[in-house]
Amino acid sequence: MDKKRYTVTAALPYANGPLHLGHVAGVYLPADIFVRFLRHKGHDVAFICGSDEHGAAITLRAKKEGVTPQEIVDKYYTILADSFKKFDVSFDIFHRTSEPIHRETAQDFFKTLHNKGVFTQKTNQQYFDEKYEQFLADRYITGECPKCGFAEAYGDQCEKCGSALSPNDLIRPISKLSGDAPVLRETTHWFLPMERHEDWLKDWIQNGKLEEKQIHDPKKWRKQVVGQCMSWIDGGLQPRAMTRDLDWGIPVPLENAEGKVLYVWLDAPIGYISATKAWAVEQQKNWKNYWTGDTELVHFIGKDNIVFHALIFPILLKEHGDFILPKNVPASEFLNLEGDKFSTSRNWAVWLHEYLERHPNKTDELKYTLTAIAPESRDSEFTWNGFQSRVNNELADVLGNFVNRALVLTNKYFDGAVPELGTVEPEDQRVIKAIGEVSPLVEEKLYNYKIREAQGEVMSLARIGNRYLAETEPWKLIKTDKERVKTILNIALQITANLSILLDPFLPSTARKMRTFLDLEAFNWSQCGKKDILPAGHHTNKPSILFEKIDDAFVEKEQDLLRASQQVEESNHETQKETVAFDDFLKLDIRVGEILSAKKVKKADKLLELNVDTGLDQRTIVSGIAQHFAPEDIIGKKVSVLMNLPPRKIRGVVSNGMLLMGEDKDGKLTFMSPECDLENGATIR
Ligand code: B3M
Ligand code: ZN
Repeated sequence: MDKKRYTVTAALPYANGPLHLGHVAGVYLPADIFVRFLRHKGHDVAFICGSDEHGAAITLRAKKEGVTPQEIVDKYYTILADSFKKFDVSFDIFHRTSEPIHRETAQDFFKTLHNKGVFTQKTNQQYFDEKYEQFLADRYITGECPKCGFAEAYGDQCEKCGSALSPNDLIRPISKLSGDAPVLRETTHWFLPMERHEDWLKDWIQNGKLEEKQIHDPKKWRKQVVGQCMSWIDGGLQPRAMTRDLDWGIPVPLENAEGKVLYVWLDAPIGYISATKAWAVEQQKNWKNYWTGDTELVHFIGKDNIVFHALIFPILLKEHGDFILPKNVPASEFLNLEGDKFSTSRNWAVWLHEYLERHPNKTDELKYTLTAIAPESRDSEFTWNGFQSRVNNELADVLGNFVNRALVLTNKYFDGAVPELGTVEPEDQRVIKAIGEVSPLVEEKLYNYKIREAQGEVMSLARIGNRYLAETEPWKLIKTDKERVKTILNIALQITANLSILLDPFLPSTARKMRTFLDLEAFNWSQCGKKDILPAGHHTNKPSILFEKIDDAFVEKEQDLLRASQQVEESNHETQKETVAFDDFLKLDIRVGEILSAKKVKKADKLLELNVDTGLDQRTIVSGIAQHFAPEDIIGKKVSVLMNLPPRKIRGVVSNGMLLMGEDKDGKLTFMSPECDLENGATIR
């Protein structure tokens, strides 16, 4: 059996929020099961993850919470790391892309590519927010998707149709910073000319070949991954900027790159390499062994990350020249929740850390359910009713019931000692045959990333065991044929021993408990399939209940919680500002006014110069409303005026006061006019 080395990565979660069950089911749980299995098979595995701490998503969150990006990543790194630990996800390292070793690794990687001429330097027009004086990275811009018309597509990707986009593709783009329409400004970036790589990518994706060498088995790739890559390649790959104008990220290590950082989707995947380096230092291993040679590199991700892991990162790895390409990219589809999509902004989610707080002793129940419904090849759905039936009808009534009977009866009739195997009847032979058949099936499915089916095969053995006891009824036979009962319970215990090993990758906590019942501390995966794992006379312990049933109250409580915590679509409006003293508010003098005349301000396309009757006087006020109203349309308009601001010279015009305007979530402005015909100079309080 090959003892191949594996590097298994799980998508680095952005350190800008907690994990929900969709992330777990799609990425982290399948990856963990796969790795636990590989370790049981004796492979040398590096299981790599960490928090993704750069990119616009982080800075947007910081702005929303009114803190610094560093505070955001520190807060959520802790929550993420703690959640994975409590959920028993067995990463070898959960690193951070804000670590110095990552910055160094990413900058070296970029310099190598730059020196090889992999990038093309281009000066082009990029969207710029005039109010914030800032170029807009992809996640700072939303607009209509040119492919499917989705109104909230991001600058780099449409989450609805999955298309990889560039900000300039968006129709009617809006800045997420100011809510205004951004303007185009010149800027220089380093582009990855992806179009130059179409031919080899096509051969690599479709046939698993690189320069005529077979380097992976395309039959093992999930169809939707190949399909999505081929549709992008056939649609014509475009050059993609690998740098951004952002003040948060890894500085571009070049002279003429002031204020520019590495694009987060160049930076983050290199995080897998830097995390491996950090881990290898801790373990006194050579990190290069895990990124070169025959090592199998496997990226577990969600489908929205396919383009980055199956196209962009492979190009970068190949062009760099020192690294292997991924052997497989088992991307999952999406998990939905109670009839709707998971949504962070609407808080329509079951957050992993909150589930673990509420149900600290139900990790395996959740693991089992999420694997049983894993969205491996199509979207799937989590419901609390579904969770209840998985736990009650499968875990408790089949696995738990079977294990409990096998051990209770052995303790009751034979004082816990494994009875001798006597005459084997046909019904026994059938079960013994099933024991031998399961593990090769489980292995074949796991090596082919069919995690959900693999768990199903293990559970089918539990079902066979449960039926075996129900049909042979040893609790009745004991009165008349003790020898027969010995054989039945011996076989039942061998099934239990097999299950306690086979379940270890899927339900590690349950498997451990079962091995404690069996007093099977030392075990080896190679024992799977054997009908004599437990020799006659081996002592077993009294069992405890493996799974408490889930009652309706549990389900109702979780459903109520979900509905109660659902928020109206989180507005794009900024969070409430800090509290001010009432006395400070009283200092503001706000009056009703009327616009007497209006005209554009020279060389300022957003400003109007207004002459306003404030009831106390007529004064000039300069207002940023030129893109929202034509001068001729607002003559006679009643307005709210903040009177007692110091005069301010704006584009050569002295402005005396400020109009108060309302702004909707799309940045559209409206006057704050009194409902009734209040006279000019009336106080607003
Ligand atoms: N931070 C997660 C996401 O797109 C992203 C993965 C990076 S893996 C290198 O949801
Ligand atoms: Zn779209």
